[in-house]
Amino acid sequence: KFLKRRAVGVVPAAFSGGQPKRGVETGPGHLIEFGLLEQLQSEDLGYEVTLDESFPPCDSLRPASDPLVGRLRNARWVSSVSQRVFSSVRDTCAKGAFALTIGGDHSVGMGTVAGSASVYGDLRVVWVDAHADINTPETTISGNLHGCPVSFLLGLGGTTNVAHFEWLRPCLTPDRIVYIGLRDLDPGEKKIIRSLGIKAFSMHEVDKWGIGRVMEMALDHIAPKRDKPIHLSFDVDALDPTVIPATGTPVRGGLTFREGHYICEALHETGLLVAMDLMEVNPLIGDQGGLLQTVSIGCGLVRSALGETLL
Ligand code: NNH
Ligand code: MN
Ligand code: MN
Ligand code: MN
Repeated sequence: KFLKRRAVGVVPAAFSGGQPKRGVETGPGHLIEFGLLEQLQSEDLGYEVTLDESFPPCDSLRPASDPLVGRLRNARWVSSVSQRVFSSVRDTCAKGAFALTIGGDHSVGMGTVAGSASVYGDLRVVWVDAHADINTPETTISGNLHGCPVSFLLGLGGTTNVAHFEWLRPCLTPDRIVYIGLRDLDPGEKKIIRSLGIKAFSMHEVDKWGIGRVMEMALDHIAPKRDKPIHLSFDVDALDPTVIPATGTPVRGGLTFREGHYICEALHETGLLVAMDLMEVNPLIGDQGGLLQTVSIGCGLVRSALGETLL
């Protein structure tokens, strides 16, 4: 309904500065090496695929000095990389193509969603994650910005005045985002979600209702008439660590292989999906078998969101 062309613009967000573990910046390279782009071009899917090859390697945008901003670590670095992601996603959306960002840590989610929202003013967001990523500069315990992108998108708790983030303006409201898969929230995050009344389907709700009903309820909340553009921000740690071992902050009790794919399939079926992020693939966590499994399933999730079906 919104995409003008059967085309995908891919941003390889090779970045790790939103969290302390190295390796996640090589996630995009591994997904591409595994054949993600060819899979989207294949006979079955048939997309025209464009890789943003001008995306700079992680370290080239790293500032010489990046002192703490309050509790926030690498604020200058996260800001400049996120702004770069923002431009690329915005340009892809403006061309009427599907914007696919592969990561890389989830801090750049502030750039991906801001980018699609700048083209689709009425954007809705489905945030699939074990974590809510809604810490503010005041509530964050770790100081890691991959735990904060949603609060920046909503303009919560002083995020509009954080040094280096002047380019980023709030582009989302609490009624336009829905969470799926949550199970590891910081105390301040629980308070924010409750007080703003943000719709969240934690693993408890997935267990209670099943993923089919959860997707219906999620869509009824963000797009009751099924007429709004949707951005899917998928943190692979939403899936259980037995399914996705190669990620920096695994949390037990996660989504199954099929639940993860079902989310992507159900969103594709709406015809409303305009962008997707597949984030937090960290090839340095765990063994070679776990890496291959993670990368292969990661590619499968993207293919499902872009229309691959089982039959
Ligand atoms: N909530 C924690 C923090 O803010 C963990 C965030 N980790 C993630 N988010 N992987 O998706 O540091
Ligand atoms: Mn390799
Ligand atoms: Mn997470
Ligand atoms: Mn995340």
